[in-house]
Formats: sequence, C-alpha cells, structure tokens
Amino acid sequence: MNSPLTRRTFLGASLATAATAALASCAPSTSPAAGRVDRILPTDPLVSQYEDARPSNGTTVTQKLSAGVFDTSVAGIALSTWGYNGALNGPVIRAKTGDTLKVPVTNTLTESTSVHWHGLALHNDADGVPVVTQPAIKPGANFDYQFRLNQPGTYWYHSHVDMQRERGLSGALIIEDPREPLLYDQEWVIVLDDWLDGITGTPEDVLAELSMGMDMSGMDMSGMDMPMTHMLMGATSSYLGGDAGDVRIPAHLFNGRAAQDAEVFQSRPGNRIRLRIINAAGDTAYRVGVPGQKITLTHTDGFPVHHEDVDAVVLGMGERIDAILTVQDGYTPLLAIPEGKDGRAYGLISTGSGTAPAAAVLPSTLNGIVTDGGRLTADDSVLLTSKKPDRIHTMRLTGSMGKYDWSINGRRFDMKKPFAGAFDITLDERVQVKMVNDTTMWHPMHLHGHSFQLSNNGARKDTVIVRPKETVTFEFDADNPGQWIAHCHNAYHAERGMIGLFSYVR
Ligand SMILES: [Cu+2]
Repeated sequence: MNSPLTRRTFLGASLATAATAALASCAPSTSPAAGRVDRILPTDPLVSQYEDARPSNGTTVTQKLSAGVFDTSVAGIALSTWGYNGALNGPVIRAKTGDTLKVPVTNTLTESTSVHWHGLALHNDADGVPVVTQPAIKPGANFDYQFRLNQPGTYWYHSHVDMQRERGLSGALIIEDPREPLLYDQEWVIVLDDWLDGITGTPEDVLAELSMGMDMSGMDMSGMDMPMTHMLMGATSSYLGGDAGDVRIPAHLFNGRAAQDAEVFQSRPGNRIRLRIINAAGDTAYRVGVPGQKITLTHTDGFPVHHEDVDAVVLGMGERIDAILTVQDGYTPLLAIPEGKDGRAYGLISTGSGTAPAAAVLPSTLNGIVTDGGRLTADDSVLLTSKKPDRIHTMRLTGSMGKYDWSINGRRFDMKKPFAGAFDITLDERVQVKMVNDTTMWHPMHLHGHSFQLSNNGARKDTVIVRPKETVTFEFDADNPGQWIAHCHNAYHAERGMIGLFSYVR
C-alpha cells in the first residue's frame, strides 16, 4: 500500500470523487453517499487550526529517525534487516503532555516509507498513512514530523508502508504525565515481536504464500508439490475464539531478544515496577504474566482503567497494557507466551540473589485470571460524557483464509480509490461503530487519530480484539478533522485489504 502518490494525484483522487459525486447528484439519490461530498482533507486549514488549539508548554523534544538497512543477529542467527537508527527496536521516545514532538526522518532505504504514531490523536497530516494523509517519503528523502502531545500514555510508532513494520521499523513512544497519579519505583518498556525476517524468509515471502489462499478445493493436486513454508495450520487459542494466527514464527522477541538471550532487569525486593507492554507483532497475540504472582493492570492503550489483579493479560497486535508488579527476592521471570503458537519470549527480574532459572524449567502456560484490554473498564476520569450517538456505522469484518481476501463490508481497501466505501462523519458528532466479525478468525482492530470507548463504560482504546462471530460496539467523539483509516493490525490482513476509512465531511 505504498504507491507513492504525489500531492497532486492525492488531490486529483478527491476531485475525481467530487466530480463523480456531482454527476451522481443529478440522478435520483439511491444511497446516503450520493450527492456532492466535501471531504476535510489533511491539507485543510481546519486541520492546522485544531492543532494550534491543542495545549502547548513551549517545549520541543526532538528525536531523529533514520530508516535503513543494518546487520544484526536474532536468536543467534546473523541477518540483515531494516530498522530505525540501526537497531531492531527504534529508540524509545519519551516526552511529556504539552510538549511538541519533532521527528526528522531520513529514508536511506531503497523504497518509500512513512512513520505512523500509533494511538495518538494528532493532526491528520502527521498520521503517516501514504496516499491518505501524506505522500510517502521517497528513498533518499527527508520528512519532518511535528505535533503536540495531548494525552499521556504508552504508545508506539511504526512504518505504515507495505510490510516494513514486520522488519524492525517500529519503536516505543512514552508520553509522561506531569501530574502522574500512579506510584511506582521503576518503569520498564517491553516491546514484544514475532520475528521471521532473515530466518525463514522475508515478510514479503510470507505475504506471497498466504495470498495464494488455502482454498485448493477446485485444484488438481495430484503430483503437485505444495510447499507451505510460512503458513501455520492449527494454531488455536480458546481465549481468542479459535484460529490464533496464520504465520509460523521462528523467534519471539522481548525487547529485541530471543529467549536464549533474555534481558535481565535489576531491581530490589518490594519495588513497584510499572510495566509498559507493547505488542508490536504482525500475527501473534501474547499472553503476559509472572508465574505464581499477580500483576495489577492500570492502563490499556494509554488510558487508565479500573485496576484489576490478574494472573495474565492477552495483548493483540498493536495493543498496549500498563501494569504494576511488585518485585520478589531472587529471579522472577516475566513471560510472554504466544497464543496458539510454539515458543515464548521472556525477561528476567533479578534482585541480585539466587541463580537465573534455565529456560527449560519455566512454565509454558499462564492460567488463572486472564483478561485483555477490551474487557477492562475505563477509569471514571476518562469516561466519555453520556450522549446519544449522532451517527451509527456498521463495519463488518469480512474475508477468509480460503482466498486470503480480508476486507471491510466485503470491500478490500484500494489506495487508488481511498474514499470508496468510506464511513462519513462530521465534526462534533458522537459516532457509534458496531464491528461485526463475520469471519472465523479474531482481528485486532485499530482506529487512527481517536481513542474510542467500548460499550457499557468499557475501556478507552484504539485497538481492540474482535473475536470470530462477535460484535464489538464502541463510540468516539468526532473531534479531530481529517481522513483516518481503521484497520486490522494483523499486518498480513491489513496488507490484503482489511482497511476502512473514517472520513470527515462538511
Ligand atoms: Cu485481521
């Protein structure tokens, strides 16, 4: 999805849409979409007016990012991949609410790129979605992202071009609260990832194999050699309602390290640690916990929730969880177990006594009280005001493994026609969205530029697990003009078309 359209072709697309709509308006209206549509584009003066109205403390935090090729080793295997500033995880960017974040990006790759700021309600032309919000950054070119930070929490950034995120082009973004209400002694950022680039193939190899689908019913298979290198059959998670994932993963990473090279955090008995956990994977949900010890969940996707003590928490791709853990004496393993897949990632907490446990003696399951961000409830301080929805949209999640034709309302997103099938909204509306999963697989659905609230005073989130045949309802306030995509955060599903567009219109 990286056709590097220029501003002219971008605007051309919208003009063509307007022209078609103008013609349509002469005919009897058969759908609410008929008639002239005046879309608020990322270049609209309204977008910068809204940015100027965001609070600012006058401080600018600058972090340069250089997207490029580098050599590294994963799980003991030397490989070459792509990342920011020559590392598997990009730098952890830290700033405070009220700060302006400035990120000069240099693209040293041989293809176009972009950076998306996952979870942030920022101005539309900094959202990093090529064609929809900006032209992609061409090879050798630079682009400065600059925006105000208006909501504290655990976020992340990643390329929004093709399968680039499935290499190393992602990193953590932590926005601190100058009036932080949570008490803790230490804080650790944990980025989880399912890695295959340079080990079993490239993400493009995987996409190509998956795209052939698994619907072979009409084919003559006699004498055919059907190599299935990447597609994973039988990955099952009852927690996720069945099929857990599509892709065979050779290495699960905890802050860029495989299990044999686990990170060791130093601490002291009794310390309260704030964990900021980010699932940066492409096709894997992780179940995270400490065997035999409860963790207290405090936030999901940046927003506070009513605290819950659990044995483990499941994160879909793109989701974040903040949790408090009290350190016990000796070595404590912090496990991340892939739902329905083999292997695991973990880190160790050491207080300086005892010996580190061998990987072989660590539990391979986490049970007891298990939840996920979508099942938590919002802290009262972040509840949306009670209001009747002004507009209701239904997004049916459609497609199947058979043709690998993942889509929204039966339509696979087409960058050449970004407004086709758009979910129109207008400023200041309360928008209700019903996500109806018609497929036999779960999807972690992500909305750009807004934080929604799940029904019945559920959590404020930007990414939520939608299980097979389930309907998830959420609401958000249309308070950030522009063009914002909503998509599955399974990298392969999104790339095959499971993307919709929430389009502000006048
Ligand atoms: Cu999906």
